[in-house]
Amino acid sequence: MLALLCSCLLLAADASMDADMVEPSANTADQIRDMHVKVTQIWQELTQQGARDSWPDAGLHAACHVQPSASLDAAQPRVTGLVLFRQLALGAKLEAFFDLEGFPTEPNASSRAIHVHQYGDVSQGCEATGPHYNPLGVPHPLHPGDFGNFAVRDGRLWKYRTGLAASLTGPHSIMGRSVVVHALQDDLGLGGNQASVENGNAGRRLACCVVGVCGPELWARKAQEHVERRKRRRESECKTS
Ligand SMILES: [Cu+2]
Ligand SMILES: [Zn+2]
Repeated sequence: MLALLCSCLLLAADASMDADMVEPSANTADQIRDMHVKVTQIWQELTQQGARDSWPDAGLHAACHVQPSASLDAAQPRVTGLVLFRQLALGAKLEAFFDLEGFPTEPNASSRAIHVHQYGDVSQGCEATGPHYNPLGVPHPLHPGDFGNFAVRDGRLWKYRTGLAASLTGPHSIMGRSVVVHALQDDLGLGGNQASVENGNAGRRLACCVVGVCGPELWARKAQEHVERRKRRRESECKTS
């Protein structure tokens, strides 16, 4: 059906070109644009139906095994860990676990930025991942992978987040792209300079990983750990109060 529509679109454009002999008129350009919108809609409906039919019952899962950037100098902390994603249904908001260690153990809790970057290339260190993944050409912090700031305590970052705008499927999927952990806090576009609306002035890229499809097991294990951590924290709070 799509091929048929595309052929119609090309024929319509061709016929109009012949009539005008030189360039398509503004009217033809509008018609082509409308046709393009319609074809895209049909294409999306067809692919979404396919995605809905094959959607796993436990949701779609992805893992990102965080490794220190190969281009770090010796003075920088070696951050490692795991970022997991789960999307329960097509169009549903993304959930994520962030479990990272190796940050400096500072006396005061610090905050670090984490984003999705454009390329899943970590071969030259995290610099090869390019800028923030920005499929809609909008300013930071409106990119789908602008996950914001994460508190680090005792050198560890542990967080469950839900309601994330990124998706594991569709034309703006983050699958195969990278997650980058930064040395500084994200200024969330309020820094008053160009870098602020591009990357939040989040500083050096300490560590990164490539987002890849995985089964539901890692998520189940992390969710169990999360329940246990919260229980332990509640118990220690009860003891101290
Ligand atoms: Cu970043
Ligand atoms: Zn961003």
